[in-house]
Amino acid sequence: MPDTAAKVPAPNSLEPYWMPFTANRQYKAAPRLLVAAEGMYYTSHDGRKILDGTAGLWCCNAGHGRKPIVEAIQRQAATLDYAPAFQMGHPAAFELAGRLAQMLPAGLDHIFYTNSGSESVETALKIAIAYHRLRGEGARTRLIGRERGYHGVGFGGISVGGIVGNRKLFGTLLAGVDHLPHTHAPEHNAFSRGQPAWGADLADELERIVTLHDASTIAAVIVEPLAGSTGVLVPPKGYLERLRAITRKHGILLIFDEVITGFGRLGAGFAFDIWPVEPDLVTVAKGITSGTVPMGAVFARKEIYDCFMTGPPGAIELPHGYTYSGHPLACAAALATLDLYRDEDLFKRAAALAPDWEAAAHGLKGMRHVIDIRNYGLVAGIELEPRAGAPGARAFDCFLKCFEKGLLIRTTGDIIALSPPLIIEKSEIDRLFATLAEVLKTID
Ligand code: PXG
Repeated sequence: MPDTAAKVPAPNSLEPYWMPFTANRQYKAAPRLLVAAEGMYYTSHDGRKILDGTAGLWCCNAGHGRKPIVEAIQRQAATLDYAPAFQMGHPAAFELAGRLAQMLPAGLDHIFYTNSGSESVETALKIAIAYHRLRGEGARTRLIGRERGYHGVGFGGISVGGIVGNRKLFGTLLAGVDHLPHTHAPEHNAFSRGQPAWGADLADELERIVTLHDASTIAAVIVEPLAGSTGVLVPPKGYLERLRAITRKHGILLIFDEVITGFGRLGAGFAFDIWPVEPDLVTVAKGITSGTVPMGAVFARKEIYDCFMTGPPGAIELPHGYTYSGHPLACAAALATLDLYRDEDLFKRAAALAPDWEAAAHGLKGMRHVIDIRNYGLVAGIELEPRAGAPGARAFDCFLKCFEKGLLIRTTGDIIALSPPLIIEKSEIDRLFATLAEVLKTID
């Protein structure tokens, strides 16, 4: 008999939890636990207040522990815990779709629910391919992503994504995917404030890809308007407009992945509210519920929705969806979150704070290790010179030291990404960057 008793972990063992995107062994040797959160602050397990410089993982845009959201979730759980998502509905799902459609430009007004950014991406890619097929252009199956793009962790998302570490372990991925070049060009754009001046021409690479494959084989281009995960890459002036012009010319759908940029992060509802570019499909998650209940969505143009609404009326038009699509708790959380965004005018607040945020971020220019600073809205990327032979180690040290000093930051490689809740006060912005400056002085 195997000795199972010996294998049962102690009740407080950290071992059984296989943590996502985490150095499990390193973490479990020196764990960092968060046990509570309110407003701009987390509480760590040793009782310290930690300033949240990252809105959780770019998601808690309304701040933590917001009463109206908490109460809406509680009420919903007590009233209707779950309703089947297929061939049934519940009021909050319809109400929320209507509320979202009101926030969106005319024509971009149909909402498909998911439970995460990854699912939103898979959904949008499938809708794009199916749409062309229904229109009689079934050869349009290719998908174009971008180097350094992050579109979650589904097979579609990692295929169009451009992060080698997220792709290389997982086999051949989706067939028929190509990538635009990334837009990170520190040799031209280092220390740009807001949109960099150089790089619109990088969108012309799409013409080269179209020439290679022929437009008749390409379904969609997917990009993050501002790339978050790979280190805050702000789109060069004119770049997104150029991508739109080229996709439109060739009948290719343009998908904006706004999982990070949506819901106020850039100082407006969505990136397409800031840069005058109308995407055909938009993926969102995170800020839709301010991170309180998992939820994502795809916004689709009416023409795309209508294209599916043509078969026999009793036929399921899109054989796709999730058990928890439009989950009652998520819908209730999202409705309360949208109310908070509106009542506290949080997107405008983010825009109003952006100049202070920019000045504070660029105040780190000239400090030891800092080789670039980028920003837009309430996002900043601080790029550090990597330690010789140890990429990522310097930024990770910085993360650990900041946490010790009561500040949560996020690092990707040697880039520090900052994206606080939109309720941050000016004094907290100052404290955040002062702590970072202090830490930068002390690390090797
Ligand atoms: N698209 C984009 C643009 C994202 O940023 C996803 C899709 C996937 O979302 P889900 O909900 O499936 O994780 C994301 C997620 C980081 C970080 O620190 C970023 C994300 C997630 C976790 C950490 O940069 N983005």
